[in-house]
Amino acid sequence: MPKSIFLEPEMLLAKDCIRFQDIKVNAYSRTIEEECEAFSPRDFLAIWQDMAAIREFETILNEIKTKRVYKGIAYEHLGPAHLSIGQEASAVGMAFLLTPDDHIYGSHRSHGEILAKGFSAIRKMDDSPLIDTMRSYRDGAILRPLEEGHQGSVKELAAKFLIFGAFSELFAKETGFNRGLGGSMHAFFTPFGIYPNNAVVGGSGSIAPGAALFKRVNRKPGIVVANIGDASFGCGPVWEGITFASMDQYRKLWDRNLGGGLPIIFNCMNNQYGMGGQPFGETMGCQFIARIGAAVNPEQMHAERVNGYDPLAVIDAFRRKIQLIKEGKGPVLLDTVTYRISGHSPSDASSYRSKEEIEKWQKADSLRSFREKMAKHHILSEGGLDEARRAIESTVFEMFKLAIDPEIAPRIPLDSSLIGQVTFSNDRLEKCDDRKPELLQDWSQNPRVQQIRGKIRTPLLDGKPVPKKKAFNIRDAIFEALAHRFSIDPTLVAFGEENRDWGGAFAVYRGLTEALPYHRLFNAPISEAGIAGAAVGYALDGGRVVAELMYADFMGRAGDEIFNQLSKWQAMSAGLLRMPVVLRISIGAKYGAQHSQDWSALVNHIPGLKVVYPVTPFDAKGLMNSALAGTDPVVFFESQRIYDYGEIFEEAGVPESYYEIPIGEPSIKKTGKHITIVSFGPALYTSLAAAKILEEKHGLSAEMIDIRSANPLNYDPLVESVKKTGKVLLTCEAVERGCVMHTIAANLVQLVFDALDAPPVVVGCRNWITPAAELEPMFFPQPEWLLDAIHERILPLKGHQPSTNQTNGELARRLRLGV
Ligand SMILES: Cc1ncc(C[n+]2csc(CCOP(=O)(O)OP(=O)(O)O)c2C)c(N)n1
Ligand SMILES: [Mg+2]
Repeated sequence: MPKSIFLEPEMLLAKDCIRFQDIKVNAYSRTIEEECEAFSPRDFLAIWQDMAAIREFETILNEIKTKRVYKGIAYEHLGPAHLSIGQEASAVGMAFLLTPDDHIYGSHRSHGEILAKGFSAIRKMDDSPLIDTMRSYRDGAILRPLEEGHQGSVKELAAKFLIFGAFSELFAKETGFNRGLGGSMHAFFTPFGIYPNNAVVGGSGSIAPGAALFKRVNRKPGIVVANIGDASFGCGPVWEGITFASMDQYRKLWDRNLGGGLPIIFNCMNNQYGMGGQPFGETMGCQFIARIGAAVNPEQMHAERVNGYDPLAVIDAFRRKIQLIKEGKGPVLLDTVTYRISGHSPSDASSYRSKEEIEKWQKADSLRSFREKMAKHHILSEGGLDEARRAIESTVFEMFKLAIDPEIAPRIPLDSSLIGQVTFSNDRLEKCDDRKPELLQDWSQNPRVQQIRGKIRTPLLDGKPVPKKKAFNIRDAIFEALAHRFSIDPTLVAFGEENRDWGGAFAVYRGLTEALPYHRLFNAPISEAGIAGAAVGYALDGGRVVAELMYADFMGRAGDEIFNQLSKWQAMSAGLLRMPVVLRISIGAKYGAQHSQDWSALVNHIPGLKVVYPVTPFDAKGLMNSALAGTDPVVFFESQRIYDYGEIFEEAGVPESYYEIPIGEPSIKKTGKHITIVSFGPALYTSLAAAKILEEKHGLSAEMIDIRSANPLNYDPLVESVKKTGKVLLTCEAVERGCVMHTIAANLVQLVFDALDAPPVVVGCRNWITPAAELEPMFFPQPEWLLDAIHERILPLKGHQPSTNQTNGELARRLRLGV
């Protein structure tokens, strides 16, 4: 059980000091003789050629960006090119020992890492799987232009494939790894273990731990490397990712057989600059990124600084760190010192640094020094090295020419709807792996299951409403859906703050603790970015996740992970990746301004997210079942206020058996003919109260529609209803300005304008803070607000005396004031 550490005051209050171990700095000391025992001349030649290929690849990019021509070949590249000229040794050293099972995640400056990892994977793969991979990848779309006329070996063909696929991706061509939808800063090719790179600084810092978690939980081979820049260590999500990756529980509470600490290396590609700023001496104070490890755990993350200008020093560090990870001693932090001779981007005039500094690093250039070392020790001749360099440069140039050729490498047509098709995968996938799911008990023995068995699942019991305590409620509904999927999908894990104790913060998970081993349900640190980021990484690596944010108000802490990562990778992969993540987010009340906000409009605005908000047990179970069977990211809102509500709409009750409600289908909760009331979230119950008054006092029947899902949304039932009633009021519990209901109102005006007797009216919360619990009725829509709004702006209600001001004049006044 979670409470596992007894806290002794004598120990915690005793006088002592914290001791640190020395953190090694550029301590590589292997002799060339030792290296010659470890590596063959072929290996040395491979290191050399990989570095040369990266240099040429980026030189071409630099030339076409700055001069629009390279060796007489003109091309205009509109997109970005964050070059890493100077950093080649650190990329090749990082990738050299990694296998295709080892996954790298990177940054906006990762062309070099992509190529290095690809070359390394190609060398480690047998020809037959290699050719199969290339032939099957997007049905051979990248390979086809290269195969014809190719004279050399399969591995040489694969090198061309890698370079051509990368160039094409950068140039937004169909022949890119991801049909050009990823581009320079997001390019990746998973069969070689190259996972998404990230335009958001430090983006991979919170995602890669999730990939490592996937390997740990699912006992997959390999490690994960997060290649991130020095300046990214100023980003909160990177710290959260490190915190998530270094939790004690992996080694102290989880089954030992899983392998211990997360298999991850945070590898700082420390080029000394973050655009024009200098982390060391200017924008940060740690002086050495490696120092950060000392703050993280007693092992100090095995951190050390490595000379990233010597590929052999980097390889040596990776060899030692991979061994530590195999022993379960991860995570690891490497501070790989390098230097980007190129500017931040080709338009960068490098005004923030001196020419002399650049020249000094050019003199220390890793290609030059490696060549000298090889020649000096008679490992490879200068002539042989130069010849090998010329050969790979020629291949890179040839691939560049092919990638810019519009016949060989076309773009997707501008009128293509491909992006729309790949924004969601819309698949159904029972399980992400075939293993038997790990469970600690049979569900029939589970206390929660037993408790639920005695509950009433229908709206009425002996003709009377069911008392709350006896009703099968929304909590139970979500629990049942989760228990079902946990029993089927072995990869499914759930994590978030307070998930394992107390049945989760809101008791939805009560019973899961007994049923699931630690690694399938665990507490995360208070790291919303770390939680959402890990969910993304877990899914990218192949698993299914339910992650939880305790309050919607904390989405801000995970803004990048939700808005830029969770939502975008399916489209940026041109549909090759899937994102089976359910992000449970509960919406609070009673806790004031920072704990009671419905932020559904924020996620609804972002393309690539499905947004649901069920408010009945029937809907909660059916929609959670769909979300968990799907392959798209679903932001699943839940209202804390109504967790214990039973079913009052579905006469047949909530089925015990499995069923799904398709995401995007609104639900008509009550039919009527005089007015349509559309709601999202718990405003359904406010509408119900208003509808009752309309009926009883005014003889008007309201048709009540709960949209249940903001995106996607089938408007047909709404249109049909409004055609029938001619009037529509829309309500939700988000602040009115910019809420989901305004989008729906605007769309209804477009879709059904002719049928409307009056403009749609939106009633949301006031455009101000959520006040104290006692004052909430001045913030959340009340039934009278709805009636008053109908009376003033849609249909005068005979004998109705408004108690609030819902007139258009008042609306205009509030808009003018911005509240
Ligand atoms: C979150 C975020 N903030 C700012 C930027 C703009 N930006 C792009 S690269 C960069 C510098 C990053 O420096 P570092 O992490 O050291 O990587 P390097 O560019 O040196 O490889 C900045 C500030 C961004 N892309 N993302
Ligand atoms: Mg940097």
